[in-house]
Amino acid sequence: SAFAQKSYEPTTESLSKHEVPDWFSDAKLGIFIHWGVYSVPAWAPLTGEFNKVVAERGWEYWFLHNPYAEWYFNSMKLEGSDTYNYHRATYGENFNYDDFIPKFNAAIRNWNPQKWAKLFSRVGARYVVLTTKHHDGFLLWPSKTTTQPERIASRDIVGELTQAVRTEGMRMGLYYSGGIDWSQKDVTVTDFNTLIAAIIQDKAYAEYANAHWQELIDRYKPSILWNDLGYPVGEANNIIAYFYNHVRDGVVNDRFDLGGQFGLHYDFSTPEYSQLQEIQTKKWEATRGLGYSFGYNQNDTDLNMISVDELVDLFVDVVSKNGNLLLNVGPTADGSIPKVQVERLLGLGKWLDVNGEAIFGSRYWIRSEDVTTEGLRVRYTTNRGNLYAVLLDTPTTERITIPGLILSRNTTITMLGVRGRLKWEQYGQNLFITLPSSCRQKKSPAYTLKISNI
Ligand code: FUL
Repeated sequence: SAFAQKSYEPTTESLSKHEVPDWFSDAKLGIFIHWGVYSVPAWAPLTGEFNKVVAERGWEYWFLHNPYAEWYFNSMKLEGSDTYNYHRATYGENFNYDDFIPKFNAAIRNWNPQKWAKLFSRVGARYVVLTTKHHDGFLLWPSKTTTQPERIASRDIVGELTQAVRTEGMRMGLYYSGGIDWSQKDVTVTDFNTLIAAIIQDKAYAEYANAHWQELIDRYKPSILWNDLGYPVGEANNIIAYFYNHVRDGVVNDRFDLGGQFGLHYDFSTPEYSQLQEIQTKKWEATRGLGYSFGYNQNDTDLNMISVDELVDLFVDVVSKNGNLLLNVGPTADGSIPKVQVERLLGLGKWLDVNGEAIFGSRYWIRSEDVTTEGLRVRYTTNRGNLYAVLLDTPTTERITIPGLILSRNTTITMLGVRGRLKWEQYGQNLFITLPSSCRQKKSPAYTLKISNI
């Protein structure tokens, strides 16, 4: 079994024996939370989606017009940047980033972690990942090992949320910015080179970060270590081995490494604002915000945020290719979750109420996708011996044709949420399915065909 090994050594060889536990493959949906001092100014320009912007305009443009509100500390220092101008106009040039700390600590007084956990569980999420420390170095738990008590939250946010999340039957994961910590090394990031240079490599910092990870593991026994943007070279294996030896069914992301250049072990990769095009046999997890940012951005509107329809398409596509979706929520400083975000979460949850059996606990099929003869996009999953074909587009005809899907005599087809069996016929390689008329009105973002006894 996956946990047979008694103890892990801090070597890639030993760690590589770790297998991804079923709970993580079954879970499919996690909620990512970016919450911290940057949630006070909560401001970034609406530049666009990470991967597209970098591909089209390059890294320098990205950092100058950084739409990630959690990067406020870096962006406000870049002369000529949108955030630089905004900060001066709004707070004045003598207002420092640290001046936001007391505002954050005052704002969180009435925060209700149970309310968050209940919402996420209602959406159908199986796990939650919280930023315990982002690049600004501010800590969301009362660390005993830190050297800067002034950069600490006034409540044990990590502990309180962990407890609330577990009470709702979900798993808890912890994000930690291991490579970049501007409170320990204040490097202004302007391009790809300065990004890499911002990753701290000295021994003192390695001890600082190691102590944090160890403390987080000891105190909260997280199910996921979600490290970000690298780690002091040569240190990660110790953390991962320590973690596996304390949390038997824990999983680790791929960001202790930097794009795989150190060949470190990981359980799953983490593409950001991008979708992998093929089935990956190695587990992966797509991540993105509901808008262009992870931290709350007060500029977000319906127009720049993903729609429920797009969100369902994205999620089903990811699952059909062996991915999970870690969908980010950016609460305001006082811990409320903005209405435009809640709407999208509940829209996804409503779809999952009907279609969840095609998603949770499923595995990828021999192929992830097809297009019907009528041009409808289809995504496949399998679960308990059934094949699920999710129609991402709304049918416009009574019958649809899936080329190359061959059924047996005993096969039955139903549509999730609709009573009765659907009529189907096989002509050679072509499968014809007669759909219920209700699905031609766009009542649902996607319709699921359940194909049994294939
Ligand atoms: C990135 C960070 O720089 C972003 O701020 C965000 O946390 C994202 C999930 O990872 O590397």
